[in-house]
Amino acid sequence: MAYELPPLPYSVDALEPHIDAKTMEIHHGKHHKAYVDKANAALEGTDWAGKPVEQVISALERLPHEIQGAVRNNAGGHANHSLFWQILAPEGKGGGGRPEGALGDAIKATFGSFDEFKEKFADAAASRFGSGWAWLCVSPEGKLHVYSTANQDNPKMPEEFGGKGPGHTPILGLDVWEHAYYLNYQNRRPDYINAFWNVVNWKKVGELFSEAKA
Ligand code: MN3
Repeated sequence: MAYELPPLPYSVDALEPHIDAKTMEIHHGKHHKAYVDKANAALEGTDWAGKPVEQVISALERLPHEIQGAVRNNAGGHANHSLFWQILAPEGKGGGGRPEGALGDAIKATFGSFDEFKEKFADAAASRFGSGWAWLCVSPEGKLHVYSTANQDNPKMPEEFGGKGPGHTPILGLDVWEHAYYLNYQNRRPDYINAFWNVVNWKKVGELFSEAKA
């Protein structure tokens, strides 16, 4: 079956004032929808049509050469945004605070403290030139890593396609394309990054961490 735009798990205004309703409406309904439609168009008629998007982006080098670029951008965009909506939640209703349990412990063990982790993640997000994503990922060894990727590249993509390889699992991502923040923040990407922490769904990120480690 072709990919479909997943519904938002909250209303378009639920993340205000940190992410405004108009941005969410356009970002989800237009930008993400376009990635879904273009990914479907690129994959149509190939053996890869209907395969789970993570499986497709993990194996880009095995796709027909002429569709690799379109699939990298658009299946990547579909995978990235599908994760993004899941790891956000309204402030005080699942969003904000800090990670607890195994994830909280792993963040402390890896980065020294939650604040040091936030600084490293914010730096990855702020220093990504142009468009891209900042990530907290689990490596095949079960270790946490923070880095950014360009455009719609996903950590699961092969290295020659901008990723780290199929064994890497993103559990937290921040979209730093201008379409994600420009209406509310204009050129102030650091303000958007600061606001992001108020709407991170740490419970969901913790579940993704457990799944990635399993
Ligand atoms: Mn986006």
